[in-house]
Amino acid sequence: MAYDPALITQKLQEKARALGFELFGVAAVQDVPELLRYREWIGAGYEAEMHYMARNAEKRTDPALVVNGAQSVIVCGKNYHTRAPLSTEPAPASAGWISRYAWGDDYHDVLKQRIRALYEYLVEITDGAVQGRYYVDTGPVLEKVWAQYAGLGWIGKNTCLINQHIGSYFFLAVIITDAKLTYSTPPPDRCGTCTRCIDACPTEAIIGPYVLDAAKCISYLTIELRDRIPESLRGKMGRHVFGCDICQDVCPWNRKAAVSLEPAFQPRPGNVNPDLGELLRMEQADFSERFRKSPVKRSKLRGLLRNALVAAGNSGHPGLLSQVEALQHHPDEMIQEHAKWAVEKLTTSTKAKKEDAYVHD
Ligand code: B12
Ligand code: SF4
Ligand code: SF4
Repeated sequence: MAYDPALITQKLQEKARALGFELFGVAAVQDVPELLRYREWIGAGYEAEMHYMARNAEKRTDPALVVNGAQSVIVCGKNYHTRAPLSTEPAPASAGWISRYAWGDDYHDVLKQRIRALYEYLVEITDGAVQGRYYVDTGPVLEKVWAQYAGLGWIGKNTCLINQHIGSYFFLAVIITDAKLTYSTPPPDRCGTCTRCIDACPTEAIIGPYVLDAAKCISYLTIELRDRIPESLRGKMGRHVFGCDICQDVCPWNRKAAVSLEPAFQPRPGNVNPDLGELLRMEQADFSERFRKSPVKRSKLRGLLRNALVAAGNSGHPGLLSQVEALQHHPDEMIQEHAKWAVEKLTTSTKAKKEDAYVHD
């Protein structure tokens, strides 16, 4: 049978839906302005310590360097908007915040199996006439850019990809292939005059519309950064212990977002508003057990303890003081230093509260 790009695309779309992807589209590999913007972003050093982003910038901006003769990028989206509170809603002072995307199982594993199945299906229905590579997050590919051109949504001022119907709480998975397919139309930018995300970001990481300085982003600081968190930013990080959702939680496009019933993404016990005391007491065995196959394992126990100390310092909750004090004697110097900072912060805020109470007596 003659190769029919429209029929292949339609079959792929049906298969993607059957695999549980809510969103599907295809972008033609082409030179688009965002590729230049990426190079400018790297040039300004906004990737911070994520050096791999500069190292493979050539590949990231040219899919043909990843797949010889690349013609298309197939993009699928999977909703993780589980029913539970927002980070912007009130919570007890003793609670931290784990980002919504990390409440359940690791999306890399969940999506990789499905995008692999979609790729294998493409090879099967084309009788092995095409080749390609598939990725979830970790490949040298600008997923949001191709997702936008594949019609899945627009890149918002908070730099997340937003879909008009399901908001921005969805993951992306992509296939770069030399197959010729039929292409989707990118949707318009629907941010309009809104600036809620920029105004709400506590660390001013969104330095202008559509531009994020990763070095200031709480998501980067709590997940990607391996060493000490700059002191100038600690006080602005609130009680975030893994990732940050603020610029999405305030986005009007997430207000009516459909709820995901995917079992793998449902919150594991204790992950929504996690107890800071419990995190501060964690030993390696508890960490490995609790965060097995969870995105949180990325920070390692060391990173999570560091983050929990910053959160405890910002909590103003005197009940955490004894645990924070104990960590001043931790064998790891970085933990010791963050514990000292947290003790100082907690003591000052508790003292200030007491003084305030006398004033109002
Ligand atoms: C590096 C990275 C990060 C970094 C940098 C974030 C970022 N904005 O890029 C950090 C660690 C901070 C991060 C955080 C998060 N991430 Co992340 N991350 C990535 C990764 C690996 C690469 C992204 C990238 O290439 N960034 C490069 C910069 C330059 O891109 P950009 O900021 O979007 O800039 C583009 C546009 O804004 C535009 N542009 C730039 N300047 C200008 C100026 C003007 C005027 C205009 C019009 C446009 C424009 O062009 C730029 C180039 O493409 C992707 C996976 C992948 N391989 O693509 C996941 C990915 C983007 N992350 C994801 C997620 C879920 C998150 C978090 C929500 C996790 C969390 N809750 O903590 C946060 C969101 C923070 C935020 N506001 O973006 C999802 C996003 C899904 C979605 N719906 O958007 C992805 C796609 C992973 C996946 N497979 O699902 N992430
Ligand atoms: S994820 Fe948090 S810190 Fe990062 S840009 Fe959004 S609001 Fe700011
Ligand atoms: S909060 Fe407003 S400006 Fe920011 S991404 Fe959402 S719609 Fe766009």
